[in-house]
This record gives sequence, C-alpha cells and structure tokens, in this order.
Amino acid sequence: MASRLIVPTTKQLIKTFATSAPAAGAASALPKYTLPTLPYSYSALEPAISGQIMETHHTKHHQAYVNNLNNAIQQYADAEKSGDLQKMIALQPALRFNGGGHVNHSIFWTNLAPPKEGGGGKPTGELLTAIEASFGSFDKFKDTMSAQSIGVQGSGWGWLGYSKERQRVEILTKPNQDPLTELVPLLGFDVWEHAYYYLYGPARAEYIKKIWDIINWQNVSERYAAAKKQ
Ligand code: MN3
Repeated sequence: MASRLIVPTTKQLIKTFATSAPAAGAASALPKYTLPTLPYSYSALEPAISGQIMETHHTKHHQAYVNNLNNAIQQYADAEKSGDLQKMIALQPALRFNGGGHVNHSIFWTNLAPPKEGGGGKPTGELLTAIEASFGSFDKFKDTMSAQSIGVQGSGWGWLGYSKERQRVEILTKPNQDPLTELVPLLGFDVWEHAYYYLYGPARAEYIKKIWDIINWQNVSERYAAAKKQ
C-alpha cells in the first residue's frame, strides 16, 4: 500500500505521458508509443532547417525516445507486478527522459510549417492579443523567447505555454527532455545541438533567428484555444 503513495502506478505514468492511444489488443496490454508521421517532407523546412537534420532528428533521435520509452514502461510494469519498489524508483529517470523526449518532439513537429504552407509571419486573433498582453508586443515576445532559448545551458527547450492559474501566456525553459508540466505547452524550441549543429555549427542564435520563418502559428493558436478550455 505505502509504495503506491511514493511512486505513481504504471497507469498513472501512462496517463501522464500519453500523446498517442494505446495499441489495439488485449485490454491489459501496455500502450506502444509510435513515431508520429511528419506533416511535411524532411526538406520542406529548408533553408531554416536542412533535410539532413530533419531526417536524423526524426528517424534517429525521436525514434530512440519512443523505443526507450516503450522499454522503460514494460520494465516498470514488470517491476510493479513483482513489487520491486527499488526498480520502480530506479526507472523514473528513464521514463521522464524518454517520455519527455517523445512528448516534446511530438509537439515540436506540429509547431513547424514550411514557409510555402503558411509557416512564419506572426499570429493573429486571440493568441496575438494574449502575447501582447503578456509581453507588450509580438516583437518583444520574439526577443524574449529567442534570448531565453539561446540562453539554455547545455541541452534543453524554450517554451511558450499557457498558465491556467494566471490565465496568461508565459515563457519557460526546461533542461534535457524534461516535459513542460507547469504550463500547457503551446510552442517549443528544441535547442539540443542535434536540432541545428549540422547546419549552424555552434551558432544556436542563428538557428533561433531562422526558426521564426517556419513557425506554424495556426497550430500554436489551436493549442492556445484548447488550453483555455482545459
Ligand atoms: Mn530534439
């Protein structure tokens, strides 16, 4: 009984990290997370992000988070079944890292769009109003989001998210693959070197400058509208 108070059950973990439906099968089967299909070709985001980066990022990095998440969930379920509390606790970092990696990248891909298909520019409507209310202007938001993302020490993410408590949009950065849990994620900038190094070398600031040309503001607006209803 006490162990349930210390660590979440497998069901709770799955609920926390779930972005995809459990695979069809027996009712007791664990969900198998799968790599989402991109809504554009690997080269469609050029010149901001090269096709080589996109293909490696999607098929190698994101796929690895998916594979390792599925492995960790299976191991966690086995440990829970046998009552191995130490093993359950020891698996928490792997669940956080790979679960966060899967969630973060699944959002990131949809936050981007080829310039020819509406990527870039600036938001309109309620999202623009919310950004102006929090930051004064869209340009000030851009400057702050860029500076915070560029300033992440080591690997991590810059986020625009919605605070349900304060009913406003805010910027927050996270280290490694830690998922954004304090805010509802709306727009994420992956600032791991694997996201830009092939094209920009160590110039993270150049990558962030160009990423504004491929932001899918329609997707960010839809996420904002959904977040307000949560
Ligand atoms: Mn990445």
